[in-house]
Amino acid sequence: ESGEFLAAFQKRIDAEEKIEPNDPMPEGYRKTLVRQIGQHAHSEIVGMLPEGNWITRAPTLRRKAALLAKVQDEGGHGLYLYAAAETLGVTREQMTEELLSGKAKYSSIFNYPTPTWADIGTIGWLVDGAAIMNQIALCRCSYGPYARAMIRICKEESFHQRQGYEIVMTLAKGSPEQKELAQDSLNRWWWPSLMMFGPSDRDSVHSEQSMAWKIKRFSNDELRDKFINATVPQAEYLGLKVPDPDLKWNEEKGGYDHGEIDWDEFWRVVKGHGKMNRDRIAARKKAWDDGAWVREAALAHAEKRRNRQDA
Ligand code: FAQ
Repeated sequence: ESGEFLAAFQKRIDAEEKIEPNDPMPEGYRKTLVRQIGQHAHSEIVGMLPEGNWITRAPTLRRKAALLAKVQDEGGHGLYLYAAAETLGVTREQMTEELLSGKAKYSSIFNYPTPTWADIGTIGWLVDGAAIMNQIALCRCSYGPYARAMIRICKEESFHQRQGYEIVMTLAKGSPEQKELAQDSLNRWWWPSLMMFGPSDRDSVHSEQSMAWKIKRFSNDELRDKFINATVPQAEYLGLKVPDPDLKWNEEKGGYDHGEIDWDEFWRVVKGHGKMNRDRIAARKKAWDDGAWVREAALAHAEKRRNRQDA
């Protein structure tokens, strides 16, 4: 790639032009997007599992209908995202193989278990809340198909966040046992939710280039701080305690200071050693294997139609 080509491309980015599938682009730009969009798609699909766990046990019909709809939305988000990645010349099969072999990552957050009903509320509140904070910025991503997919996804995530917050609110205002369930769930999900934003800026290998290409609009730490500032008052409103003894309002910067994140835990989970990593991949592998006959039948049908047309 010539310096001239790279400079012309950067000029388009700097002018806030959207890059579209057939436009010339540097190989690194294409690769970064395939990696990020693919991992994002995998996160949506793997993210169906912790909540899917509660569909049959939701406490009321209303809760069950909302949860079912939410999990279905996540399947839809995965599909838009796989389709956006496919515009960059990678296939769904390739991406799935990379997920199952462990080459492609998915969000660390989905490797934590959901032992109580309160976890369904907390996931909506914190995990969807964090997802929105990250994805609102991605609506302005320089790659057109990804940015456009994000607009619809964010609208749906905002419903997800509200249904989660409402579950936690019901528990937090309920009996002492219910409040305890909500607090215990917040205790377990707070730190993993902060880890969703990725490593600290000093350890984020991709941030600098991704920000120059306007794939990312904010750094990992910037988005994490925005999330903390938005979420702490919500916990206060619920009468729940954020499990960080070092959390303190900093008047000067107009935001919270927070305690140190356990980065050893983060990397352990990212590298496949979280509580649920093996179960999650085993579930996805089973779904892929069980669906093989559908893919084969669809191909055979397409082949038959082609032969009929040729005849
Ligand atoms: N988990 O250099 P950076 C959802 C990896 S929301 C696992 O900072 P980058 C909705 C990273 O890939 C969740 N791995 O990387 C939902 C890289 O490894 P690589 C999904 C992580 O890309 C809600 C390495 O560490 N959202 O699903 C994590 O510039 C409820 C170095 O990191 C997205 O994917 C992590 N937390 O920034 C569904 C958003 N963090 O690829 C169901 C789009 C970092 O070199 C229920 N993605 N890594 O092998 C992004 O915005 C970015 O990719 C970041 C990471 C910010 C996640």
